[in-house]
Amino acid sequence: MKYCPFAHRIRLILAYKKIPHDIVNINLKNKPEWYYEINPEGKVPALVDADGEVVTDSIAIANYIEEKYPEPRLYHEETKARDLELLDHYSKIVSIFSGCVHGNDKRPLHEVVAEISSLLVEFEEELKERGTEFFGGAEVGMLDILMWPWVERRRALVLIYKEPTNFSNEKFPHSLKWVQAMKAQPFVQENLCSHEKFAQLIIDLKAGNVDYDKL
Ligand SMILES: N[C@@H](CCC(=O)N[C@@H](CS)C(=O)NCC(=O)O)C(=O)O
Repeated sequence: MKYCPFAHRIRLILAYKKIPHDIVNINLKNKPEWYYEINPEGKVPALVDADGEVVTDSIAIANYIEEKYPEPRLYHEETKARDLELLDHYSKIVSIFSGCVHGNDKRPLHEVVAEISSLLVEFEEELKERGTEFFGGAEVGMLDILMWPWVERRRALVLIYKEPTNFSNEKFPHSLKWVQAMKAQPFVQENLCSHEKFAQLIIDLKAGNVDYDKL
């Protein structure tokens, strides 16, 4: 699905590694029967490799691609264990974001943003400690890519809540530089997701108004 952040992760990895592929978007409100044969859970993304191997769940797909198509490498031996730990911590931010956009989290936006900010401190400190532009070092790594789709969609919160976020930019100098460096990457540019269109999709979803064929 064009605006799914989990699918976005995989599009970014395939683009970074320049792996030829086809993308098939499906209607998530009326899933085709054939999709359940690929992923009985019905969630996107799913990867069907050239030899027919099927992998589901974005992190499992990312790890599969890294193993099967190693170059250019996205994990580095020295940092892989810490990256996986950070990725696990990041999943908390992903779930807060999801609770917010889908309206399950009833707190005011500034409270949610305060919680997300406190969880982001660890990432800010990690970048400072690594002293590199990316978590991956001088080049983008797996953690950079797996985090990115939610960073790109962050501004959708303001449009969905119709309130400012009150995010304290000055507390996150390394992260802000990281955002700029990520934005400048050609493979990121080629796969941009408009936060306005993402927000509109969420608003339309809530109103039961989404035409997936027109996305
Ligand atoms: N843990 C999964 C989550 C994937 C996910 O939640 N995808 C959503 C779209 S963004 C989906 O398929 N929703 C449809 C459904 O749950 O039926 C992953 O990392 O791939």
